[in-house]
Amino acid sequence: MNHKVLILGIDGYIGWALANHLLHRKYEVYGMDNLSRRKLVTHAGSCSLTPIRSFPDRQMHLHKFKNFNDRVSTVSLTDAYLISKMLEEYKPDTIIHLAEQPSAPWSMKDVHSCIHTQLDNISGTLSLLWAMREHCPNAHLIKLGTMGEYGTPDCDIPEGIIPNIPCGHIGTWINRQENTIALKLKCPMSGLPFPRSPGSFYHLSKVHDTHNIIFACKTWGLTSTDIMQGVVFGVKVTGEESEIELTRFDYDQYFGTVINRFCAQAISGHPLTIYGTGGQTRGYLPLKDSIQCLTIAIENPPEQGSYRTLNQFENIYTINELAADVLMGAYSLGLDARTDHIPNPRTELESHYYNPAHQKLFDLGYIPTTDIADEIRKLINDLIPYKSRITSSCIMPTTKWRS
Ligand code: USQ
Repeated sequence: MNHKVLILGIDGYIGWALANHLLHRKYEVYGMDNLSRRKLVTHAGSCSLTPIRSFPDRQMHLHKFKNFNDRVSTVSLTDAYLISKMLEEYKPDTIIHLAEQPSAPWSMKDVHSCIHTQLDNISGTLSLLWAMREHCPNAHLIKLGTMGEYGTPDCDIPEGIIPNIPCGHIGTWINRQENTIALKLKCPMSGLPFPRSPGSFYHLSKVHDTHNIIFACKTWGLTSTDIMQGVVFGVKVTGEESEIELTRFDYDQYFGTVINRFCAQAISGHPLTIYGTGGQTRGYLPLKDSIQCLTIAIENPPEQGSYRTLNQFENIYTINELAADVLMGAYSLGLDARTDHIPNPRTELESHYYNPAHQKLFDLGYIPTTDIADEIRKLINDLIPYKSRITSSCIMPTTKWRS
């Protein structure tokens, strides 16, 4: 196979797992990472629960694969000149863009973290779009967005585009209560983006990316899949990973996602930190499903010159349901775990309607991991050997959405 895939953010949580997966599948893999995730987690007073190796060690590991390109760049995506040079040299067929600051709480910490999040995320994507336009206009950009772009509106959420608005006509869109909203709009494309209503400056940065990507596809004829991904959890993809292949695992208040945090808390004896009443509902998926879906997106690109959205998650769950699964998994492994409802540091609904569509990936062949409780139990078991690495002081949230 001579399909060249460039992974931007190859040293990150998903990037490292994806690189190993694609190399085993014989893709020709290229990589780029400015190591910002390592630096930010250290700055937050934490470190990966899994003892990940240094980036030079990881590079040595990558070079063992014949299908890994002999260079991996540590430039930043915001350096438009170097990104342009990189694409001119690599000429990738597919670019997976994972190279962004991924934490909502970090973006709400203070003005500096907020500006850093929006400037880096938005300008990085813009550098990339301009470089693609110049050097590889036919490449397929797979951009990691987030289900959080939509927020939790009191109506059904489609996959990116409002359905049933024919081009150039006055369309109608029927919401959950079956009220008809007349949208008196002339559509320049075959649909309009579903309104975004995110809940943090981080999620907003992804919304701005989405609009910039849609514009670049429409104006320059670039091709892109914008992935609206739910909250990912887990640490293994095949279950057979060697130590060097194991990806990072964060559990601190900023970079740990909720299930990962709950599992680390259960192991360390810290009560599970349910924010508020725990009725918040989101889409979730295991890391191995995320890798499966990204591979499906690579292998099934959209029509050349078009933009599509994929809502990427296995199913929706409330925080209370997930906490119950973690407790059950912990008890079955002999751990004495318990929950605690703490004041919610975020501004978010704790009880709400939530019904996002996610059919397109299933139509393309996604086979989901449906037994989430079992997946969580296996995750806890995988993490137990690293218990002594947990720093309890970085668990409780100190960043608040409201002052
Ligand atoms: N939550 C708790 N307790 C905790 C941590 C979180 O109850 O200790 C709750 C939050 O209040 C929220 C939910 O869990 O309602 C999810 O929070 P999260 O921190 O796991 O996820 P989030 O901040 O939404 O962001 C994460 C990733 C981000 C990705 C996003 C997908 O950090 O990069 O874009 O998940 S999504 O949420 O679908 O937008």
